[in-house]
Amino acid sequence: MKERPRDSPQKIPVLGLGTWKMARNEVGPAISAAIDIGYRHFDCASIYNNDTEIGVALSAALGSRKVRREDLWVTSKLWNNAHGPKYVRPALERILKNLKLSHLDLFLIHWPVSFKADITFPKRADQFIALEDLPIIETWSAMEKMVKKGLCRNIGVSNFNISRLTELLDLATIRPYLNQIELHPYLQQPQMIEYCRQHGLQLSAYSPLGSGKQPEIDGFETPSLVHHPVICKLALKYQATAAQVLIAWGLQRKTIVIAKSVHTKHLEGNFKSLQLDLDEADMLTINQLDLGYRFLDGAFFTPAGSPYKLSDLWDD
Ligand code: 1BO
Repeated sequence: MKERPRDSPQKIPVLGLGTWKMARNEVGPAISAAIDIGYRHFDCASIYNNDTEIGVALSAALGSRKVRREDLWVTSKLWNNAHGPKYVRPALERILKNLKLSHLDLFLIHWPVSFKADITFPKRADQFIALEDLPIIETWSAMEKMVKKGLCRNIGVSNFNISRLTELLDLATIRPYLNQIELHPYLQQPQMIEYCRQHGLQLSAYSPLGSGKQPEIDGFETPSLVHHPVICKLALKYQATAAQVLIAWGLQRKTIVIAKSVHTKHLEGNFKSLQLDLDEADMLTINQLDLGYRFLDGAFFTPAGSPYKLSDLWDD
């Protein structure tokens, strides 16, 4: 039986499983294990190139009645080569076919960056389309139609800065459900948090654990977040893992947190962050770690001659 859009949960579960960089042979088992553990929110994207395998795992869980469609929240994202009225619906239909779903709970514009339709990742400046030539509102209006058609329940954006959000809020008929951005103690984005609070927008945090990469700031290598002495000390205090402390910090800031792991032990551990309550003083201690450091700065969108500049992508 086909699931109906109205069967989706009304509210996004605050902790989601991220699937970026999950290999095609590991994503299915990770989704199945996550469902057994209790995860109900899955964050996907067409560019992650693993949604067929996600679809098989979701459909097995739904078919065996382990979960009902209305208990799941599935997000996916429109890739940069499918902006514009002509491409949005076919791109969404392809995502739904791969995921074996009849609707998404949330469909995001992945980046405020456009490519020509036949380009997956540009190597040259002429493979981009400037936003002046294809304004975001044209893509957004096409996404609004997808809500009306019942192909997605909510629409939103990712990697939008404050001025892009402001432009969109001015023109949109349907308000963005959320903005998904990089957020962790090294990149706390207080102005964005405040802007979204004032405008009633939700934020979801990708890379909540930072990255295995150790940021180098002014020639000094800083520890990866899960090895940061402050985080490790708090982990010890709460008898938790560093990952649990980082996730709990994100949840207590009232952001939705998208954490990724393919290992059952880590999936279980991360899920237990929902029960961890950091006290106010420890939240403030973590707030001191901000470096304004981005692991994913979008520099790959800014080769020489590209219409995109890092200074247009981010507020900082
Ligand atoms: C290509 C970057 C994707 C992160 O969601």
